[in-house]
Amino acid sequence: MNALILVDLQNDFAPGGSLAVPGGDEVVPVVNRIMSRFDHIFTTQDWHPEDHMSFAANHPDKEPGEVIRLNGKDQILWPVHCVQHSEGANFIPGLNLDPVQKNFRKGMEQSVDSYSGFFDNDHQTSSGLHEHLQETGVDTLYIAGLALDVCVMFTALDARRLGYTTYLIEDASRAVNLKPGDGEAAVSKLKDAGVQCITSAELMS
Ligand code: VGL
Ligand code: ZN
Repeated sequence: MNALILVDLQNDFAPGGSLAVPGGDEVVPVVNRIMSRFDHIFTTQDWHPEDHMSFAANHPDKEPGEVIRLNGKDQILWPVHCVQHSEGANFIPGLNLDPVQKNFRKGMEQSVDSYSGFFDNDHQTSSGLHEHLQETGVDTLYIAGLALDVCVMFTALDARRLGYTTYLIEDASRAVNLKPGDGEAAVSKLKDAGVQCITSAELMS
């Protein structure tokens, strides 16, 4: 059994959003087109409280892009994004949510960030996605969404660690490229971890 995992297809990661991924909205029609190919479809949703520690605005004199120590780990500071119940946290308009069976929210804990759709960055708390996939009998994952070099990458790396056969749908993902080359670096890291790259055209053929 396979599943499509759609990572953080939310307004704040689309052009005009507070943490805009270039071309982020372009993946929506690609995703809509391929949905019929999968046994199951799940979404993840970045869902932060207003006082989340990953927001630069919640630290005096800090700017987005700066790195701080948080619970003994490096934490990049981001613009305020995907605040619970805000417009920026909503799914990008036009995304077909009808075939989505379940949504998994992450990043709710004030002092811990959560890039992967499976676990928070401390690998302490599960989102429930793995448990749900196990109950559903899913062994193969197709992963797509935003941002390729952040949440898509960490989701796919965890998927491999958990033993899933894992594909990255390249043209249904976009990188934020905070540093130039981050997107390409993410793809080679994923390949090294055993993630296979595939295009939407290959999936449809
Ligand atoms: C993301 C940065 C902070 C993402 C989420 O969805 O890629 N990036 N929070
Ligand atoms: Zn976030």
